[in-house]
Amino acid sequence: MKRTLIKDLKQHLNTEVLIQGWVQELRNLSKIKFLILRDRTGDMQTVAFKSETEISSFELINELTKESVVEIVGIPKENRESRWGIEVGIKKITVISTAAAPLPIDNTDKSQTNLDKRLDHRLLDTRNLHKQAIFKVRSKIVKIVTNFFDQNGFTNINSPKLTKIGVESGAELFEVNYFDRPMYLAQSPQVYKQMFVGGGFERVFEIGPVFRAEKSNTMRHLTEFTGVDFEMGFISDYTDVLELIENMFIDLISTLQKEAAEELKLLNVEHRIPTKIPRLTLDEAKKLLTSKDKRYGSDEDLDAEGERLISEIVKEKFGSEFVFITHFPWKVKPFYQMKDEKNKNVTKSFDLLFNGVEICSGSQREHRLDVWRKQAAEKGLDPEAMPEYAEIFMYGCPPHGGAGFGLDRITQRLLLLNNIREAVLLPRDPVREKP
Ligand code: AMO
Repeated sequence: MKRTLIKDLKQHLNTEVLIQGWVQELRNLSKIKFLILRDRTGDMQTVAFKSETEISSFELINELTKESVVEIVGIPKENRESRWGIEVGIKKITVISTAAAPLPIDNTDKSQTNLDKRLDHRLLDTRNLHKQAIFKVRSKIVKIVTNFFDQNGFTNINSPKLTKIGVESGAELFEVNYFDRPMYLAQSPQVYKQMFVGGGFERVFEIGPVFRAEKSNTMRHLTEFTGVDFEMGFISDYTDVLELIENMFIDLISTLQKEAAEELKLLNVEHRIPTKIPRLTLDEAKKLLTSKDKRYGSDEDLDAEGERLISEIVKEKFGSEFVFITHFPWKVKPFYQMKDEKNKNVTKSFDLLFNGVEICSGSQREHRLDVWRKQAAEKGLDPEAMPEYAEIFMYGCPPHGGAGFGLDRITQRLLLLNNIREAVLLPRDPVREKP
């Protein structure tokens, strides 16, 4: 008999089906036994009656353990009292794989198990359908964003994660012993994405791991995260990049509402489809923040609290969950960003905040070799020590710009999760090395 998925049971009322899955809950009474079975599509009440179920199967249920894998032959019937509207009457049940008892964590909806313990036993944790929904949404985000880039003429590239190049100021490098020579885990695909704009693709994107040796134990920092990076050539201004990002989020939120409707409902999350994302210069944002008693120096970036507060103000003023903050001080941004012609103290840079957290940063890049060299030196870097980077600008390079997102942060803010670790299957932070 072919397997029927739990979500399809309603189409098979009163006919014999085979269902397979994990034992979620058990209730053993003398003449009737309830078993809630779960597969990847949902959960379902199944019932064994002493009078109707094969006697060996009826007795076997007494010995079953939670989270064992079983298969059931039975008949789905209407039952208005069950929360599913139907239930499956068990004829026969077979154990495929027995789960050891007791379970190391409680993975039910009522669980009080703390996040650390849940992460230690993540494979049991993700059997919970709410937890699974987070990763189904995350998976859809990757699909939708990939399609979006594809439809807009971007080529999906894979750049090396073992590298000699580090250009993100502030982000530290992890050193790797590479046949007794030092190499580093990539702290961003920045140089490589620019390289292949110059390599004739004009538009490239990459979704891949990014490593940061930062000892930040916060709700939004990891030492390994998934970056969504893109770069586009022949731009007339950094605003071309902002426009692309705006369209990406309009497409992402509206497509998610269609393709992840069930998961969003399960997680109780609703978003308005964005239209225009408000744009504020950092100076304008700082002025607005004085109304919340937050004050910053002219060369200062916003801190986490400032990001949260400016998002609140924008939500009140413009009804938007997103805001672009533009024109960051040259002092706090990496050397490869293009300086603004009118005010050389700031760069043509931007961050995108989503519900209070920075989920993306980007800029127009400096593509004029002589200026690029000068800016490197100004930040105390030796341009001669980066010949691969310099080569991008030596043989004909169009004006270009791009941005990098944290996939984990997009998922976190989209699903309004407090901690970034909830949005990552197996997070890495300064203390967590396993599983
Ligand atoms: P930046 O260093 O700002 O920019 O990183 C881009 C985005 O990556 C995410 N992110 C992180 N997520 C989790 N844990 C971390 N430790 C972490 N650090 C960063 C954030 C952030 O907005 N090369 C530039 C991008 C560009 O200009 O194209 C860069 O790496 O969502």
